[in-house]
Amino acid sequence: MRTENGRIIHLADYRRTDFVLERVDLTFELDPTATKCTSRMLFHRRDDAAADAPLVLDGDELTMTGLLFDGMSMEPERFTEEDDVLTIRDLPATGSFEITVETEINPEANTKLMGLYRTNGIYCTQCEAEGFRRITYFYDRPDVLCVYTVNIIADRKSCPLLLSNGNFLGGAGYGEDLHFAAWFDPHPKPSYLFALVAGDLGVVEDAFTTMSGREVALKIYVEHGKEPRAAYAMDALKRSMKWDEEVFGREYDLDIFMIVAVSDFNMGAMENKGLNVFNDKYVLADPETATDQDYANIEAIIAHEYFHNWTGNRITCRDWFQLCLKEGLTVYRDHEFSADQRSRAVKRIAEVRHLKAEQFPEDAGPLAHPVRPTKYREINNFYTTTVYEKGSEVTRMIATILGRDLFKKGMDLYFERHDGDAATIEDFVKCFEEASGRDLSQFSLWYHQAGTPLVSLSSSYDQSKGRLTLDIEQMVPPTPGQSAKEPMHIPLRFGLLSADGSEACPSSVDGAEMTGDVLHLTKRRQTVTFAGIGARPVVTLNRGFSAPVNLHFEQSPADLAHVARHDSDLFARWQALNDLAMPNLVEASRSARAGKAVEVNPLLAETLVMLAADPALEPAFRAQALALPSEADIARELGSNNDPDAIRAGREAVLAAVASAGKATFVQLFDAHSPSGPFAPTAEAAGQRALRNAALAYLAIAEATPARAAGTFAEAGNMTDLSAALTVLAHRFPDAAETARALETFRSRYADNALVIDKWLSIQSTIPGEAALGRVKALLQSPDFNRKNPNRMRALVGTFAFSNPTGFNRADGEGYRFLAEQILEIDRKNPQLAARILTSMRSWRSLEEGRADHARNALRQIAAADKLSPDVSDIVERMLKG
Ligand code: B3K
Ligand code: ZN
Repeated sequence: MRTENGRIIHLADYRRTDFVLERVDLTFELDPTATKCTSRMLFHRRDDAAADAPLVLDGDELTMTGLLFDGMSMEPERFTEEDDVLTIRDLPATGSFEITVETEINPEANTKLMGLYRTNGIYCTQCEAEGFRRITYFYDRPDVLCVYTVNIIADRKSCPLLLSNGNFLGGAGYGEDLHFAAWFDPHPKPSYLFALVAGDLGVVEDAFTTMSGREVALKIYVEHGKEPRAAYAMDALKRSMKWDEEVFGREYDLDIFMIVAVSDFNMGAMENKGLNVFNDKYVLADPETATDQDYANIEAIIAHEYFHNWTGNRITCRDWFQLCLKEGLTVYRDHEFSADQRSRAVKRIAEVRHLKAEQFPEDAGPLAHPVRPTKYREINNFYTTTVYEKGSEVTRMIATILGRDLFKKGMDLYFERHDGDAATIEDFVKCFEEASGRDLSQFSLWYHQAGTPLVSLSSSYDQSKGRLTLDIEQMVPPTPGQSAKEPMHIPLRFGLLSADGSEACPSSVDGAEMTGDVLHLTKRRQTVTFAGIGARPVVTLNRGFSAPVNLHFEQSPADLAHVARHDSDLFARWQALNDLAMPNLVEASRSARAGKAVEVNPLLAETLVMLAADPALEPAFRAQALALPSEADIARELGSNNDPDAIRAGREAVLAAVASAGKATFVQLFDAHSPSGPFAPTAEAAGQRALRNAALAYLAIAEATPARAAGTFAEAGNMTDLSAALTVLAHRFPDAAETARALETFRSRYADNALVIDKWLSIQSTIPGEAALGRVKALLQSPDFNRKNPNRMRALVGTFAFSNPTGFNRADGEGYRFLAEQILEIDRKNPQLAARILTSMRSWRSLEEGRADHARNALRQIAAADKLSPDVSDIVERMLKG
């Protein structure tokens, strides 16, 4: 028997289908527990396919109630239904024929949230990657594109709204209680982009006129009463449509674009053609309930899904190995959009912080895989930060290497040549090679080699010759299944700063290609010399984080402070500040572990406070500057034998030193950025709030009393300030009466708003220290906690495991044992969610021995459990092996 668990899919085995699917007509008779789906598919055999090749269709936990060939019931000897595969034999060698599959589905019982399910009385679907096969037998693979007609029949009262992809064809009553609607999508699409939504929802409507003058109806559907909270999402949608026309020349292509917000959803959102389905967390916002971060996320995700219409839908992936073709590129596009809408430098800092916090550990641990993998067991486990965020960085590097104009030329060629195709990464790269005339074969290693490259540099300056020499070495660490690596093409943006902070321009550069300010590293070792440099310059490297690499470059604290103060690139200033802080933090953690006093370089506090107080800098940047590297960042820097308690103790000592050195400045910043005027979710106003709240966090340390945070909590006029104050109270003064009162005020005020209660859960689950586990367990037991909702589970259990280093990594291993129990329980209902939360243990091998032993035992306990889903067993086995 085929065991789903063990089957590995290889890129090398890719083959086209034997039959071409010309069109499909779907009819759904919706019922909460017994929905009937009738799928009529028109096929013909390919010319080059064997005349006796059977038609093999994918299914998953299906109940087939009928199978017809050209409208006649199929003889039982012509088909087999086995192990989720429907095989049909004796089909015509030439000409079209029709296969009809009838299935019965129970949406109410579908707790996996893949295929057709019900959430809060709404029927909805999620088909990417392989959910369509849970609706009917199909060629459920991205390279099979066809046009869809969809008829939906449902109860008129409970489902006044009947939606699917494409354009609305018409609808009418159907008997006494029922009605129907028909939709036609003229754009051929793969099954993963199919969507159906039915139920009773409120709507926000608007319109957009495209660049060629076509009118598009825009509709966002939300639960009744929540319509005002969809206004920001609508605004973000219109800005996204405009931006894609202006920057990428892409126009929308249907008469209508719809977004539906649902409360039970496994991920952020889904780009189904013309009918995006969203986790309501990424649609609903108003000042009282959403933070600035929520607004920024909504803007980015609305844009991301909309941009998929071209990068993903019009041009899709040939197979799931090519996932980064649509995801990496679309993340790059949404990053650029947000950078244009907000502050580019601040956006870049946030992106890099996210990349380093999420993707770098993935690349350095047992789950490491290339941006374009060559094998997988469970595709849902490959929607990773490597495919998305590193995939985006790879696209960004193409833009950096080619420059703006040639990058645009390559993108235009890609859109022109591959519109309507299911394409590959090779197709994509070829467009840039042809547009630029540049050979990108070495560069393509970024798609194929896993692991974060390490670039080590040393510099020497020869005053008499006016020459600076850089000795550069690059190394890509071994990763699971890839022990030896080739040198990569690494584009480093680069600068030389003079003593007064101005840019020193070399008269010539030798030993590496340099285009503009980009130094192209291509060899394992290379020596680069810069001539015509009159005085020793300070080197500034990887400006804008032009390449996603780790850098080893010994620079004195004075040089780093110089870059932090003077670089023309704001990102580089932030990075230099981090590089100045990191040795302090590492040393502090070592001292704390050895029971020694922690010493802090005064230059760090001085530079940090100076930047925070500089009125010439935008407040959002100053807030980022004040955020020292996190405990997880320090753990990554240490690399192995980590003790999260010591890391925290050391970091706390450094924070205390900064807080005390900067106290007067923080008081000024806090006062000067008090809220004034009505709330606006703009980047500028968000920056003011971020700076004030960063000052508040330091003041809680310097003043050692909850009074200021409690006052801020009491006066807060928006969720950003309210939740920031609550976080300071809970994390700094967990046992104070003020904290208990604030937590209770918050809970009772927002008891009927699940998304806000998620914040309340997350704030408590991240309170540092041993007691966190008890709190999390108690919250989990509270009678109104809904275990079935992925947002609730992520907010409480996910946040605890991912974002509470000292609470989760308790020395006694109780955190891991708790997670193992939770994973097993979640897995029975929703494997995708379980597998995702389990990845929080991806860095377990870098823990000190005692904790690592406990972690290994917990993973083994999971691995040994009965009836593990393919999702969880894939993750747990890779984590134990790699
Ligand atoms: N393409 C979807 C993700 C689907 C995840 C399937 N497990 C959302 C996005 O990336 O835009
Ligand atoms: Zn996407």
